[in-house]
Amino acid sequence: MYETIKYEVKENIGYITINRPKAMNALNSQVLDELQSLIEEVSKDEELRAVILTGEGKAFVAGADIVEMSKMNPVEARAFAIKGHGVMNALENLRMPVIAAVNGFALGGGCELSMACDFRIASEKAKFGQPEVGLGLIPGFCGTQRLSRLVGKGMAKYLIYTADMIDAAEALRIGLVEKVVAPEELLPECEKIAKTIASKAPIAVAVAKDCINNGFNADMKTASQYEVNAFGIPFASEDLVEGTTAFIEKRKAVFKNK
Ligand code: CO8
Repeated sequence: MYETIKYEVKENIGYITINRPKAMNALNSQVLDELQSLIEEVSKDEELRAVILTGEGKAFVAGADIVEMSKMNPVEARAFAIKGHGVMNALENLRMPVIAAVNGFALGGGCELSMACDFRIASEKAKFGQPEVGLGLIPGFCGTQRLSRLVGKGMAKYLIYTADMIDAAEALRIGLVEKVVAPEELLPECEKIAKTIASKAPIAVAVAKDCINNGFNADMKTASQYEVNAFGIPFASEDLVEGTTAFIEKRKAVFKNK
């Protein structure tokens, strides 16, 4: 059904692989359209507890497609940015957590895609960067905003103005990734994390994600009020009864997403 992405589900974990290895998984309009449709499909799957997003071959995603962009006029470029923002926002706002398994180059739009995920686990071989100004353009899939929110304004400016490529160790140091593992450990580690998340109460995880996402850019008073209001939501779920009862009965909770 999809030509540029692979998707499979194993034990309520979704695996998305960007699959254009000959072009380093560069994001062209087709990849973005297919990702948008897939995210819509994923959002409707009530059984899914987590998603792992990675790239086929030696790149995670080496950016937006430079060949396609080289032919765009300003109106088309703006439309392309809108399409990209739509995909990033849809991914960021999926109900379940999305883990970026960064296997290789995560450059430009690829770094931006990884930043729209909930967190990033990197292979020791991963490389990050925002090379856009070296091409005469700027990050256009919300990189100017997400990067500064993740690593701070100064470091984001340094990375964007210099277009420097950094390795996984440096990405870890500046807080762009949460963990670095050996290449062969990347998917097993992400799977282990996804399974841990899957064992928790899905409604609570989703409400926590919603609070973090929606509170992050608000002022503290608004954000804390958002959390106060959201706190009551899981109290309508059977899973809250199960979780608290299991604790009292000293047994493992079994959650049903109800
Ligand atoms: N777009 C299109 N094709 C690409 C891209 C890309 N981003 N990256 C790699 N490719 C292609 C290469 O052209 C090459 O194709 P071919 O085999 O036909 O010559 C193939 O993939 C393999 O690449 P290389 O031979 O270059 O492989 P190397 O291992 O030597 O190098 C690199 C790997 C370092 C990743 C190198 O390919 C590279 O520097 N790629 C470009 C990285 C880059 O500049 N990315 C940023 C792009 S701009 C961007 O992402 C903007 C995002 C916001 C857009 C907003 C829209 C409005």
